[in-house]
Amino acid sequence: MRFKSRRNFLVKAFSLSIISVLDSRKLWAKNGKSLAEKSLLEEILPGKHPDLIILNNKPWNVETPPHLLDDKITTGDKMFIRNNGIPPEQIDELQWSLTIDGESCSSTKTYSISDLKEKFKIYTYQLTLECGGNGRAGFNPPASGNQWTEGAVSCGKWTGVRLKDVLQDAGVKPDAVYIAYYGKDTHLSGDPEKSPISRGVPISKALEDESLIAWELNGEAIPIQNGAPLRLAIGGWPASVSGKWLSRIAIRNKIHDGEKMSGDSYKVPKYPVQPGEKVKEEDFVIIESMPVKSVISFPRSGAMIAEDQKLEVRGHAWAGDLEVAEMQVSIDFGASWIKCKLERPVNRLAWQHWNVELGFPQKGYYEIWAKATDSNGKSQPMVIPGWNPKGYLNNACHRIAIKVG
Ligand SMILES: Nc1nc2c(c(=O)[nH]1)N[C@H]1C(S)=C(S)[C@@H](COP(=O)(O)O)O[C@H]1N2
Ligand SMILES: [Mo]
Repeated sequence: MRFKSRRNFLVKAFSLSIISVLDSRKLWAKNGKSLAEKSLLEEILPGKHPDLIILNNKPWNVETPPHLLDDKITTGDKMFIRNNGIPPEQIDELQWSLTIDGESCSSTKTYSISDLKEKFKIYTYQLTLECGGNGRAGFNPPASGNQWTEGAVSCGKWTGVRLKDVLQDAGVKPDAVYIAYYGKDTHLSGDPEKSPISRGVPISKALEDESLIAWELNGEAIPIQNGAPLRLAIGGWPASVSGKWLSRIAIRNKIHDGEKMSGDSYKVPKYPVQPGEKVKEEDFVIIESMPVKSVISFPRSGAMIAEDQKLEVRGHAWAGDLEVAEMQVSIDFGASWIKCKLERPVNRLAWQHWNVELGFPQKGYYEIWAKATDSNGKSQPMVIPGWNPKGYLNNACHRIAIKVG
């Protein structure tokens, strides 16, 4: 939630009127969207939940409201969409191929999806994919780009082969530095020569056990907007490294220089800057592991409970390449903190579930703030951290408002 628009925050929370957290159907019906808007979304984005929030339709950029992130494993219908271009129109899984090449590849190889399934061992991991720009809406002065609030994050269960097994099958030369992905989406301009995005990761991240070339999400085909039939799924780093509609991976002998690797894309200044300050191109660094963060997925902001009622609050927390070590909530604007129950991740790079039962000292208005701490002892800041020109890495505490009595 944005700190700068506090008044909006309150108006929004309670314009939902009286919502009982015990009556989820009532809560459902009070969603801000009209039925017409919902059916429009279902029509244009088949398979996607009608309560997702559209930020842009060309290209599609659609976020998940925090209360729809309540599942332990994000379902395909609730997974956010961040497209930079236009997804391929015809997706034929049987015709699809993946080529491995590049300066640091020993021999160029091409695989069909069934080759991948037959030749390599298959793995399944739950992986947290958060857009580097999640939380951008909180920055002031505002940063241009999609105004993500809380919901450009997912943690689905991806099935595929290890990127390292495929890279090693083609041969990784000792001078390898980076991998680069290429997808079959097209540039908004329609220019077939231009790629909307082609990013990658250092070879060390590519060779980690959990870095996958995936064809399945939660045991089903990947939704079209999320990269069917084949994509990279690389947890803990900005989700922009997880290439969708994957058709080629180059093993590079230098830091990849594809689209959205240069300029200030997916980069932050290497030193703290004053809000609004111009930063020279050479003073930016590429974002790698994402900072510690958490979300409150239940209740929904605007909930009301009776005076003597206890409230179960829950959500998820993640910390890039690290683990979350501690989870706390505050009901007094950060003056004091209450420790939550925190689960271990199901596997490395999966988000962790937390919950806590709260009682309130008296009736009235409360905010619930959630704060995670990573295994290095770093916590989420309570206010918007480090302004940067493109509005990346806002990991401030998530807040919701509730009324008691
Ligand atoms: N080919 C391709 N891959 C892509 C993108 C894209 O536009 N094209 N967007 C990237 C960005 S910026 C993000 S945040 C994630 C979003 O993944 P999702 O849409 O499945 O949630 O995909 C990444 N992979
Ligand atoms: Mo992104």
